[in-house]
Amino acid sequence: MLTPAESAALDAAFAAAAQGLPGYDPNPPVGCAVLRADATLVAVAAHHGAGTPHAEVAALRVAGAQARGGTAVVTLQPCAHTGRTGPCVDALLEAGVARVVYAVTDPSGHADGTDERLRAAGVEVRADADVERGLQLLGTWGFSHTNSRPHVTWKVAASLDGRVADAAGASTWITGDAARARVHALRARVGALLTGTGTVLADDPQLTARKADGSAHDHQPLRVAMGMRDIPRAAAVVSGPGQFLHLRTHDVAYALDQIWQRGIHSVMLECGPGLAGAALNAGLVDEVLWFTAGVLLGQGEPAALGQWPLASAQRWRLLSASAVGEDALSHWQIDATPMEKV
Ligand code: AOF
Ligand code: ZN
Repeated sequence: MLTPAESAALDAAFAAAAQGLPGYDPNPPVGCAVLRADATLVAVAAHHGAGTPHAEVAALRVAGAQARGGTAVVTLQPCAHTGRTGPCVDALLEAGVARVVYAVTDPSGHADGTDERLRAAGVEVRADADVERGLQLLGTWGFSHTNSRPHVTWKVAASLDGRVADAAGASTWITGDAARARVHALRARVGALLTGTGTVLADDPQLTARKADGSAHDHQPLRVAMGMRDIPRAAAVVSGPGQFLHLRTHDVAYALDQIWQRGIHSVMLECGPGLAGAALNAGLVDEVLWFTAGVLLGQGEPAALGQWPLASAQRWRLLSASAVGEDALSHWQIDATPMEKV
């Protein structure tokens, strides 16, 4: 059980964490609050990205001597490893806190041994105080460490009748300016964009994250093209801000593993129907962002190649649907629970 002061401190830590990271970061969002021995809240801080102090260190700095005999309340299990910064468990022991409360265990292994070290030093540990909220905050970072692969978002821009290109292969532009701007903002929040060599050769996309004025977003996702065919050095995807990677494979799982090995935890799939079908068949699509434009194309390319009979086809769960400019955006997530028939 948490005391009322600890519950309030945990809420404050979650609120701070949600504001902590500006966009894509290799580290997870984390918040920490410190209670003095008399249960007064004396510090709240968040982690602001790789290379900057972890939330605990930042909060303990604010708390100073008031942390001694107090409680550190964290949204994530404090780390025990030396990465870009030192172990938080050392900082907590040095500060002399009497109790540590954290919402969820770190699935990355970076906090292995933390609880044991704290307890051995006489510090009380309340582990997994709010696993659901903790995991939700960790988002794709938590998903990727739990599944040992990046989280995959499949982005589609299609006509009302589900075509992603007309019968002649033309696909630019099906959706409007607002949808395009939204896609660029999404690109700035993922670790990598994945496409096929076929799309690179046919459409020559840049696959960068750009603002309305054409300038680049601060964070550029790794641009990845998978497939056997050579990519000309003059292809737009090769140059530009950020990095480009060509993976000579047709195996989606292998490609995702290569991306994961580079420390990337989220991927947006922006590809043709062949790669989309392969990713779906391999069970490697976790969510779909489907932009629909108010246009009918009749004959044309479907979003994904495959055959999924209605009786056994995978059902997706609708999370939200909204207007984006003159287009519609629906957000779907995979769910093992069958959809209710109406
Ligand atoms: C914490 N508090 O605020 C964060 C943690 O390489 P580093 O030093 O930046 O460490 C990154 C890892 O530390 C990250 O993978 C995750 O396991 C943990 N993040 N841990 O105790 C924090 N951001
Ligand atoms: Zn840490």
